[in-house]
Amino acid sequence: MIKLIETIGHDRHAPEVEYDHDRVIPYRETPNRAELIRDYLLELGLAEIFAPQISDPSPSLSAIHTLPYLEALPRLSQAASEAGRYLYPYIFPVRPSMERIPDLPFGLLGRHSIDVGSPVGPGTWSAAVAAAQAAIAAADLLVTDPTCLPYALCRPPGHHSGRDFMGGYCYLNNAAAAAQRLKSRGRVAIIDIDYHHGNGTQDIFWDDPDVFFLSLHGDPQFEYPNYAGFSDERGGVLAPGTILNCPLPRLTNADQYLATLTRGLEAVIRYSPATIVVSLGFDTYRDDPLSSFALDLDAFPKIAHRIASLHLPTLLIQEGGYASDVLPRLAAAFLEGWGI
Ligand code: SP5
Ligand code: ZN
Repeated sequence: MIKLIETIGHDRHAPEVEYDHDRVIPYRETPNRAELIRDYLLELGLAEIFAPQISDPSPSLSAIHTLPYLEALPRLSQAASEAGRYLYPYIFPVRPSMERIPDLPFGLLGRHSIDVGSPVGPGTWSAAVAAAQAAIAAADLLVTDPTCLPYALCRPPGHHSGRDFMGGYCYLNNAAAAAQRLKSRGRVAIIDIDYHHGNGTQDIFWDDPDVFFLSLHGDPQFEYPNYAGFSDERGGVLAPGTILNCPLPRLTNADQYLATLTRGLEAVIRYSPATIVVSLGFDTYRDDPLSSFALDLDAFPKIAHRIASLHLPTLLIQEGGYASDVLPRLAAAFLEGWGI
């Protein structure tokens, strides 16, 4: 039985639309994603709800995000509240010719966004903080009981959010907040199996020798986030070799995926972390609206089993996954493969 940690009040963040080039389509990162997963795992008896003590997330957040960014987000939610609608960035300053920090919320929003995929509404800041708190609570729980596999149902997700930017449905980096908390126990490895490269997590720990980052994802040559996730990105001068990016082609199947994962996990073992944070996205599933992979349901227990075979204290952080009708079964399949 795993400990499920919900994001309190995540449904206060619920944009209605996103942009797909010339089309305005329903926002894919919906509140029911978390609810469907929770309900099904409880129904199967695979999980029980753990309601943590609310702790101050500021120390973890200020270690992974910049102060200007942490000040901008609540200000933007306030501006959205006054405007009575979600704010979408549309002015993106290009450095170095646009270095002034704008005072207007719209300008500020573009300064801290990599794309138009993370609109800010009245409840976005509080939901993002609550998601980070769920991740931090998962870390604290893991410290208390290293065998318990906490699963933080974070919403909004986090892995595209870097030190001073939002993007790709993400505002605060939940996995990074958990990893930051776990650093007191020793080296941490983050294993990112969301379909998209965890560019925000990579940005945060680029120069940190105490965190290893392994990511398997759709090749940025053709897939979001395009600007990061290439295999030659291996970490900064202070932490060379602590990032391992495994870009994969369209139609990647379970055999290819698992072979790559096994090689990646060998690097994790060589790093000898004390704890593991899994950035768990289910958008690798073949019928996910954002996926180009060919992974079927059967792949997910196998993926979980390989990671479980590290036999290290591990926690799970929810990232993407947008095939809502299958999401609960993907989550259950993953936990069953873990041996829950
Ligand atoms: C957390 C997470 O999974 N975020 C993903 C954000 C991806 N946003 C960019 C999507 C661009 C999709 N363009 C292809 C449309 C397919 N119909
Ligand atoms: Zn994703």
